[in-house]
Amino acid sequence: MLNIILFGPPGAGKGTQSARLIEKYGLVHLSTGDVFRYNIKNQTELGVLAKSFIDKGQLVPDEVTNHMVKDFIARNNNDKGFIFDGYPRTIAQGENLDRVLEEYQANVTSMIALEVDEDELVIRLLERGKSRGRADDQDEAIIRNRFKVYNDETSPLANFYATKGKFIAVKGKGSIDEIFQNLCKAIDGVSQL
Ligand code: B4P
Repeated sequence: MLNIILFGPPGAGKGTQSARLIEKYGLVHLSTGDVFRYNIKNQTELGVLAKSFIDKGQLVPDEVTNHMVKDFIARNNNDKGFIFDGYPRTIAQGENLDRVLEEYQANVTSMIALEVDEDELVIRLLERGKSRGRADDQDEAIIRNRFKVYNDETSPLANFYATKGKFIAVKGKGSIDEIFQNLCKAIDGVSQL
């Protein structure tokens, strides 16, 4: 079983690359951002709550996100594994993921981080704001707040997995194809261990 966390700051390309990786490796895709957006669109109770945080560039509280992920894994448990895209984003979420996977005698194979500098990310996100109309991509102040939250709360996870020997960094700037090839090399390396 392969359980890959695709990691990186907002706009690093996690969603873009996950779509290709699930096809190549036959994994189940869990994007917590997509699940929140689906719930926002359908105006569920979870969606209304998530929107109040996402619109400000803040993280949805851990209890809510962890519960949602536990439920998703229970419904999508499979033999091949998962791509976790945008989850975990805090140490508490990382600990939760370990606990949930343990229930299925599974664990995280690797965290693979897409490294992209902040100026490039702002350009990508503002562009996506224009083309796809995502509210959290349209205001540079909200985008900068997402980077702050990433640096304060999410980036410590790199060390959390590095101390377990499970952290791999991949250059996230370049063409989508080039980055995909580099991610595949990293995944093929860990899947043969
Ligand atoms: P997410 O949906 O996870 O979104 P993201 O981090 O902004 O984007 P991603 O890295 O997937 O970028 P993408 O491929 O789309 O999170 C949104 C919000 O939901 C969070 O801010 C938070 O509030 C909430 N949330 C989600 N998960 C949570 C959790 N676990 N806990 C709490 N809250 C949570 O790429 C971005 C753009 O760049 C695209 O337009 C793409 O076309 C372009 N692009 C991609 N690769 C490129 C390349 N190589 N070159 C040029 N452009 C590229």
